Amino acid sequence: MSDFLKVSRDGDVAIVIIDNPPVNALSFHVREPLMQALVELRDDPSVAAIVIACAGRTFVAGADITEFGKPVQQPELRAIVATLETIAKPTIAAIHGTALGGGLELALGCHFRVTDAGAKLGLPEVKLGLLPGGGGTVRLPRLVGALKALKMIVSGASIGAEEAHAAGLVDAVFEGDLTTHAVNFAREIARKGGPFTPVRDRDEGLKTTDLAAFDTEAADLAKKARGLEAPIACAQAVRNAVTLHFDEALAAERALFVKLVASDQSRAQRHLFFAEREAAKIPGKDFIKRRIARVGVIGAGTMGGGIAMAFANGGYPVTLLETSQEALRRGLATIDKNYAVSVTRGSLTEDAKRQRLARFTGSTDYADLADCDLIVEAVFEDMTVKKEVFGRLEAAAKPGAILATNTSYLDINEIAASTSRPQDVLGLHFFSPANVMKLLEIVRAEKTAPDALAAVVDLARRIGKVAVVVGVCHGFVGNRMLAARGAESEALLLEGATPRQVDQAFTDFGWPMGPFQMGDLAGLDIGWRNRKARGQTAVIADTLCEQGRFGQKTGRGYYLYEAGARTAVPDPEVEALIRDKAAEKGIALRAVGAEEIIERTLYPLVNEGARILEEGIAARASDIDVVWVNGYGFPVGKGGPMFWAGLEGAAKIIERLEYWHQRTGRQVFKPAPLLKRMAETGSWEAGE
Ligand code: 3H9
Repeated sequence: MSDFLKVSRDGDVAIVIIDNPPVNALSFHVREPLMQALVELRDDPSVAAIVIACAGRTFVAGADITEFGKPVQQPELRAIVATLETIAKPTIAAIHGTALGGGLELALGCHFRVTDAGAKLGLPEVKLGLLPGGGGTVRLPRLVGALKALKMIVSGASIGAEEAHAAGLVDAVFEGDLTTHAVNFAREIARKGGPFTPVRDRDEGLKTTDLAAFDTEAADLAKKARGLEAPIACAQAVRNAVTLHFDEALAAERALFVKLVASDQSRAQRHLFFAEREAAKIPGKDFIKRRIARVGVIGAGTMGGGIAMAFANGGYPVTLLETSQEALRRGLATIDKNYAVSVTRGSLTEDAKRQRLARFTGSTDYADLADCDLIVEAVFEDMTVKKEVFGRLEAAAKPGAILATNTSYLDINEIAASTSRPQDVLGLHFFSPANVMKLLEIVRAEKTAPDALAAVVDLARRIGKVAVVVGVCHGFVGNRMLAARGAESEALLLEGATPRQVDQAFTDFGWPMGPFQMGDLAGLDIGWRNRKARGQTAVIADTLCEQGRFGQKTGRGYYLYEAGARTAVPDPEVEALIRDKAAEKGIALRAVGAEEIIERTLYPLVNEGARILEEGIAARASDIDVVWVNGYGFPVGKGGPMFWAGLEGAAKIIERLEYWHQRTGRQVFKPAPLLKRMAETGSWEAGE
């Protein structure tokens, strides 16, 4: 009856098949025929039961996110679910793949839900800065209980078929052809006869609610929300399901949804959803990708070990190379220990641990890398050392193997030029811990072959990384912008801000921690060594290091840390040191407000992003956002630095940059031409 929806019959059971690739989102062109079909089938006396299923790889994965922010076209999902609930004959959702968001809400409008064993169900709207707006917050608790619904909705995490079955969300889990099973299930249920109670009228999940326990849990979750409105709204809506009548709770859910969908936070999070998917698209991706079946990693230190784990976790066999048996033994022992910790924490089973460990082969001989399709070196960050490794790789690696360097700063064009196969060379900049952090900067060098690039982009996705392709420059996208963000750190301190005030301004903005806390966590000695190598100084940071204050690992840095604790305690000694250094330089201390802190750190961050975009180091402004949200903790509710610049106003940013440029003369404040164009056109694309 439509290109996107078909209705067929198996005897007296009607089967509605939604077919809206790629994920069967509930776009207007699906909702309209769906509503019509449901009304017709409801009123057709020859139909005894209705099965709703989907074609393709998944059940409905939610509302169509591209429609948000545009005028609503009727019928809305809520109206469809309400119509479903007027049907007296049994309605059954047959779920394969994922039933997410509006998809699960559609299924909750049915009397029954059946799935295959691999199905996943969830309400992930919170990740888009929303709450379920199709009745999910009021119907899910009626089946699974308020506390479980709260956890699912506030986290946005999906649950598997078996868990959903045990929780009362799913009525049956089948092996084999799901539609056939669903039709048989429907026929059997219809034969037994009704009445069939819609979820809105069921209360088995609500009866046992302990509201005090609920409120404790909700308060705990609210603390973790860090300024995001959606998790709080989700918790409120689930609470309403317990304390209000169904229709009142539904209306309250709607009001919250309408508010959130129009909020900057949700716009920011939706932007990131598409930005992450866009980042994986590279020109030349249509090239036939090189095949990667086996990976080699050189260096079993913290970085190399983490990288090797990331590949093994993604199912790839890994050859791990070290210079000596002893170093190899240590590296493998650390990997073993890391997996053991995951088992203790319950995030990995013993069996999965064994499987992952079985994917490692240790070696001290480059010849053993001959069967690897991708080899990543994670040795010392030094050009001479890296070139030597690539020299040895040339002899050992098979023709066509992709040779990657895990450098944070070095010139990959220079490394590539030192080999006879620059087309095979690229950068893979992992973030530490590499087995945990989502971001991967894939550095395309001048001569990197598109089929090699496409292969690693694909691989990154397979191992669960968010990949962004970037060009070669000092620090690539992330670290280069980080340097711009930190350029004024010392000046802020010397002019009167305390480390605590700077960090507080950051956490109030929504960052998980401020730059000084981050420095203490990462270790201040790293920057110190780098500065010394480059002949640079930073009077406060250098003095701290000279005093052996390297941060958390020495119990002292910008802050004090009690043994084993991570809580940063302001240190009067550091504040005195700052005062002394300011006096030596003849700087009079003054009050530095949060607004100034943001202007002098985050405006240069945006400015450097504009330069990066101008130079083509990043292909899109949204790629920069993906880097900063996934690798550096930029608050998701602000969408990344480039999206946030739009919210803040490029004109305002320029005005303040010019002010600081005039006042300090520092280049970091000189507005980038692209930022100026952005102020005129309102779009980063205009200058690309
Ligand atoms: C909601 O439901 C609100 C309701 O409560 C209330 C309404 C009133 N819409 O991720 P992939 C696109 S909010 C539009 O690469 P995978 C995606 O952009 C929604 N487009 O595939 C990509 O496009 P392209 C709640 C969507 O196999 C393509 O599909 N639901 C949507 O790795 C493939 O996506 C969610 O938040 C959508 N809903 O993962 C679920 N979903 O090829 C969001 C995907 O042009 N979706 N696209 O780049 C997902 O989590 C994953 O897409 C999924 C598949 C797990 C389903």
